[in-house]
Amino acid sequence: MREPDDAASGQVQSPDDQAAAPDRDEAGREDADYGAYSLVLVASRLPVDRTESSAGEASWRPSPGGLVTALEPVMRSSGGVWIGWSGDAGPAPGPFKAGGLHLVGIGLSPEEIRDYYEGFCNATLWPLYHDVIAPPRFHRRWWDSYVAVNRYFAEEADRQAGPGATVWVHDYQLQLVPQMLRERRGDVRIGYFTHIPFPGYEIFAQLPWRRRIVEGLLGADLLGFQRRSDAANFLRACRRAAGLMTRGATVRVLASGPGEGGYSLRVPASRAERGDRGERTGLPAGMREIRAAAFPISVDSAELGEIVQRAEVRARAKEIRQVLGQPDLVLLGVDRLDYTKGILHRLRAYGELLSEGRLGSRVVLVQVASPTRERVEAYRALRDEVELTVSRINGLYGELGYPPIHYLHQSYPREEMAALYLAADVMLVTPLRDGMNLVAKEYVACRDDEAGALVLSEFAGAADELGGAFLVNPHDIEGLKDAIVRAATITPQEARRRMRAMRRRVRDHDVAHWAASFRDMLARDTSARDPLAGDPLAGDPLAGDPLAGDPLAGDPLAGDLLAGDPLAGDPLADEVLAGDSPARGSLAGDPQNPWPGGGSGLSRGHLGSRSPSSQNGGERHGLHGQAPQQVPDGPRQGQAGRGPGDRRSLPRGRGPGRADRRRDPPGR
Ligand code: GDG
Repeated sequence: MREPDDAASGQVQSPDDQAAAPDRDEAGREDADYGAYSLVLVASRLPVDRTESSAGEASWRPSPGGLVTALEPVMRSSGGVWIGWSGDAGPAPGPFKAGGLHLVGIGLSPEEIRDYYEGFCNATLWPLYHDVIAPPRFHRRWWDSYVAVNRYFAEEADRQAGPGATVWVHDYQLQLVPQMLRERRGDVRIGYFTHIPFPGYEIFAQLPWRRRIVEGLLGADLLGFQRRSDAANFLRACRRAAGLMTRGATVRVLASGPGEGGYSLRVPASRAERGDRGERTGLPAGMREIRAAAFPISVDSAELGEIVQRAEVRARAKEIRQVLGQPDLVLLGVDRLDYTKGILHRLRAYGELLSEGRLGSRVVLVQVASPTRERVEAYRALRDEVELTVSRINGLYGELGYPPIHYLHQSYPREEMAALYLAADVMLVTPLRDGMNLVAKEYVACRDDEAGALVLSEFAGAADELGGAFLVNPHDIEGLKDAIVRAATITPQEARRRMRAMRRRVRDHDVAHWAASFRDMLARDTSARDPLAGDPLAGDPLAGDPLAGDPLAGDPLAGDLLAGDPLAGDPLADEVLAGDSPARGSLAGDPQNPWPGGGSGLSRGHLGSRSPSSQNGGERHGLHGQAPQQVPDGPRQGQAGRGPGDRRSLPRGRGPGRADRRRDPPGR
């Protein structure tokens, strides 16, 4: 069986290798043809996108995005093979290597891209799982395609997995793969991790195929979620949609899998068969136990720390502030241009703050909105709305040579992102719903000067861990405005205290920790023990009443859902939360603290004091849809301004800042 070193040894190509060709052995076979990996990762997308030159030659480029950002370092260090779709229509690319990773490309036809990817994944599951921010669409043809494509992935995983291998399936696009693979392979350990939220049952129940989804997931041994509440929602769906009984964080099913009518119609005949007697051997024959728990994903904080140490990145951060006109305050947003990210709410709040003069006249917002899913209608509509809003704000509040928003509908290299994080005083992460949000953690990981402030939506998973952030409800525009002003006016001491606590959290719980804790838990053989033994509360694991109320409510065992609760007993978390006191800085509009020269807002002295000990000579450093109709209060006046994405705003083509114009770079 392949071991990690096989994958890494001598094959590593630089991540900068933008056009890696498949490696072949002497016999002309591609190395990864051999299969028999001990670790198989299955994700909807590969970590690279296929591009074609004008001569028709294919090459591969790294594809950024939340899932790839998190998993690439894991796969690079542990070896194994990554199965995924290459991002365009055509036959399966098959096995190849790129960027030091063993990859196997799944092929999708144009119809499958339309029905599976753009349809069921992006227009049904994505909006549904993000609390129906946009209306989900249900089409039977899309579902059929979802089933078919999930089968391709399961078959390929079967081919690549060696005996007793670990197969780690990722995200909502592949929820049927665990059971499909289980039916083929009894020997493998199957883990599944969902990167996005798992919705409450009232929302999940809208899905016509809800039971099939639950049963598909239950093919796994371990189901990982971002937040404790996601795991609880899933367990509730097991009870309500599949009629199963859950116990704490576990659920038991017949090992033979669901029959015609699903699990709930296969109620075992005897107590022994049900396994509620606490047999010493643990699980009764013919049953499997599945665990659902929270594993909050994270970033490679050491790597980001190394990137921001580079002289050229620090110089670039300085340069960015210069290019922006040395403003007193730099706000930053970095998001895929997705309606879940709350970009319009953020723009609304910023526009009103400008109109009220509460941020001073020397403030800029840099908004990186990476292109994504451009063929899906809701995304096109969002882009129009965002660009109209940016244009209006720039038109209303800009001056010659000063657009208050620098809007960048492009993708950038990681070094440029790090420089932006370093140059930003306040990072705005305001999703309406987000599984985790890695941008928030990246910002923290990059701020080795312990300066900067984070405004973070309470609807992002990261809010559970980053107590040093200014937590906001992005729907509450007034609250959002207040939080932005507070974040912009905290003392350097408070900024440091908050940032230090958040940095410790992200450093100690980085992506390697996340992957290791998931894989450790997956490797544990839960069948060796019987969690129900002798427990008077233990009920029938199979005969759950699908209509019964939520048994988790008030269940003391529900706390078991979070594997190693990151905040439990963390004194820092309390300290940080307790320190979330009102800002002490002076606010704009304060008659005692007018901005000299007519610009209302923050005092120059105050802003200048934010990071006097910065490693950049005292200069402040740092650097970063909601259905449009849900944003309250559109701009009141419509004066056309400079067009969106003003290309003079940030010079490109120098240093690490060159934009990458791929169509759908963030791999989702
Ligand atoms: C999903 C879940 C969860 C963005 N633009 C560029 C770029 N990015 C990178 C960011 C960050 C990643 O993409 C985005 O991650 P998020 O977590 O914010 O969001 P999703 O893509 O929606 O990811 C999310 C995540 O999965 C992981 O589980 O956190 O909740 O929705 O790393 O930096 N990277 C580069 N250039 C860009 O222009 N290099």
